[in-house]
Amino acid sequence: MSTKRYTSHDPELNSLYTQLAEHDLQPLWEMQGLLTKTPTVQTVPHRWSSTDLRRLAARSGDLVPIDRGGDRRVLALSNPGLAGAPYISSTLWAAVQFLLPGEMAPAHRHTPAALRFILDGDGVYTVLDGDPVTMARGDLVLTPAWSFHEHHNPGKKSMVWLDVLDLPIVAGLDAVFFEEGTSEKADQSAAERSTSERLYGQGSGLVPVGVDGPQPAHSPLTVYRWASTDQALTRMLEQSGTGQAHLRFRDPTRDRDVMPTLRCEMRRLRAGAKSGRERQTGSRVCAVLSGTGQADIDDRTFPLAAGDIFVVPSWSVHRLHADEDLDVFITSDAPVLEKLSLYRSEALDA
Ligand code: 1HN
Repeated sequence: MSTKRYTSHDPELNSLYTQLAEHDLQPLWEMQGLLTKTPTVQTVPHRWSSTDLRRLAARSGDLVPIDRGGDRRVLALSNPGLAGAPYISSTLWAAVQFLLPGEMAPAHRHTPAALRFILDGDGVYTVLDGDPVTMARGDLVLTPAWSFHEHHNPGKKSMVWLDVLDLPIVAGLDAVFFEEGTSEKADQSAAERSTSERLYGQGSGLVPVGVDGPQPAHSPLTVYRWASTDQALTRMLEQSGTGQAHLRFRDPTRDRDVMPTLRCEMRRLRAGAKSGRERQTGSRVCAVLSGTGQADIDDRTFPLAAGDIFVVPSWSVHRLHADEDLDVFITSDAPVLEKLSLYRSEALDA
């Protein structure tokens, strides 16, 4: 018997509760907090500073090699509200990964989907199901569920980036599978544009005809380059006149998010701009690409600088302020909530 035993001052009821526990049963009438008016959220608002992340990632590089068994030199951002779980929120994994010059993180695949957002640097390339993709500042690189991936640093500088995975969702569904792969030996860093980009990264509304094969469950474009994102934000900002631009990364071939479980967006706020207060169901991982400002999340206020990573828990009221021009990458589990008809959002200043 390991279930909870309820107690009562009424001897007969108390005896029933003993028997219930012995039979792994619990009385609903004694339980509280199962159905709450609004979500009860364990994830708390939190920010990890770039300075700490970089210093501790580099120190891990000094002390910890990458070997089979470890595979990745990764520091998980562990939400202080989640009792020590290595998760940034109840549904998302976020981490910084550090790769030294000459190092390689070997090939594997898993059912949790991943993405990388590069906050600084370049020189590393990742191989996605055989397709080498270079990674540089501001790029968004997808690792869809069950695709083989490995990371190589053939250059002379170490590199650090943000990894986000839907691991807690997949683990909660008891659907985690993992497999090792065979890594590429030759240096493929010279492949300037991946096959995926050549086919699907031509720009707005241009997709190839006659490329057959099964439709993947994710965007066939696996990298969104900073040059395009930056240009889109610049033009949207010129057009908007509000000092704010907000875009979503989408599958160029179909009306859907980049992957079945993860939504990716980018916001730009001009110096002095302040976004409206809003809240949504589902949690968000945000990373500051450049600028300074502030994030207000419920009753907390976090100063923001380039490289900082913060988490917005489900249904918390949040807003951004820019002191200097601010670029923020945002990823969330919104596609999952939408598919399950659980997505709600509110604009509080409207
Ligand atoms: C993983 O495969 C990577 O491939 C990074 O870079 C972080 C965290 C948990 C599980 C698998 C990677 C990961 C991960």
